[in-house]
Amino acid sequence: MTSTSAGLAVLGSTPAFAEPLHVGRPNVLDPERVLERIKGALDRRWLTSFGPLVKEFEARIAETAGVRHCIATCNASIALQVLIRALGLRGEVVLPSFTFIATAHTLLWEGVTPVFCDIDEKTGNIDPEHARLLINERTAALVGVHLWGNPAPVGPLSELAADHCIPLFFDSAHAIGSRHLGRPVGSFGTAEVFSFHATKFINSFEGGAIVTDDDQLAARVRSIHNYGRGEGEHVSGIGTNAKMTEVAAAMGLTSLENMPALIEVNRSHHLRYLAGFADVPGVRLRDPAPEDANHQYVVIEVEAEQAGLTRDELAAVLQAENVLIRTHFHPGCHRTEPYVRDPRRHAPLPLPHSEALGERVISLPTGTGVGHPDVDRVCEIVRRATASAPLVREALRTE
Ligand code: T4K
Repeated sequence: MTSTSAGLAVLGSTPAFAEPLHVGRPNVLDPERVLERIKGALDRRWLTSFGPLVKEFEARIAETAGVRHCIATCNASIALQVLIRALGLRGEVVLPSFTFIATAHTLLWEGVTPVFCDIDEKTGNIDPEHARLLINERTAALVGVHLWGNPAPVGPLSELAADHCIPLFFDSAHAIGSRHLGRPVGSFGTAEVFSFHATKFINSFEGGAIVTDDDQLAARVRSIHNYGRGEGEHVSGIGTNAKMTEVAAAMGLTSLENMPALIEVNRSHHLRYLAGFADVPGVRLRDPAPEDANHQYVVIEVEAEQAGLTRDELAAVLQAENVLIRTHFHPGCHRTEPYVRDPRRHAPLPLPHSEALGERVISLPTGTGVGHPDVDRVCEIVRRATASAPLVREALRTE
């Protein structure tokens, strides 16, 4: 493959990106406000443990999610673990395999067996009918993931959970700011968990939050995330330290204040990509949810027969041109080493829809680190690569 930072020679004069264009480049808006807030924390000498910035962040997140309680945490993985503990789960939990590995690992870490369910390829979200088949007397809960910010089928999942008298909670790591059935994501199920990792469109460097309307669950979560303590130093149970710092809350608050502008940037990138790929055979931009999506991810699907290149070949072209794409979420969790090694921990294989979708998708750069000229250039690279597919394939082979 004739590939350097100058890119693939076979693509002709399309210049490769001189600097890598990353998926996951953080949105950093209003850094002065972030620094001002951090300066306030330093002046107050109140750096963590329920400082005023964390309290304000929790109030704003609860308001955004439309619920009474928000407990901010140091990341979403720990938030999921705390929630699993607070719900007292044992036995098995049904979840989609087509998700980030943290959704599965946090269950296993807490001694619960993840049972992987297939998805609806159209939405990428859990298929409630398949989930129904996986529920048995050992099933302790059902987990939905609002994949790429697009709400899971909340109605059918709620019915399923109610039919079996088990809690339903959501891994909403991608979905703050999205709405569904006229309500904000965050207000569904027993509880939902947000991530504010740097790569998320609302970020607090690292961070997470558990949101719920259940007063008793909120009290248990709050205690577990603070070493099992209640008010003061009284220890009422086993807990951990999952607290968010004031620095994280400074970033999170500022990021949240800019959410409408961030959604608008993402929406405009989505439309630009849509136009850019309109005439490219075999490359289709996945639709965001019809109702108030946060447009957090831009995902294309590659149909190898029409495009002339497989997803992996097109991904290799983009990498060679310095576009550092991701193939989230391939392979599905059930195909990763720890779960393949122990067959008790997943549903009967295969999960055809998860596997098929996983082999077609590429996440492309979006967010405030990307401009429309960048989007146009990415589209041009893809257009040229598919137009010269045989030559590109040959160039990739002779690397
Ligand atoms: N549930 C779901 C459905 C999730 O997607 C996630 C996390 C979780 C639960 C758990 O949430 P947290 O515990 O993380 O709060 C990333 C993120 O680490 C992870 O948060 C995210 N989902 C997952 C989908 O992707 P990596 O290992 O691919 O990310 P990382 O940190 O290598 O960054 C990716 C790219 O972003 C880098 O190559 C360059 C760019 N980047 C990244 C950072 C951190 C920057 O340009 N600047 C930066 O500061 O997992």
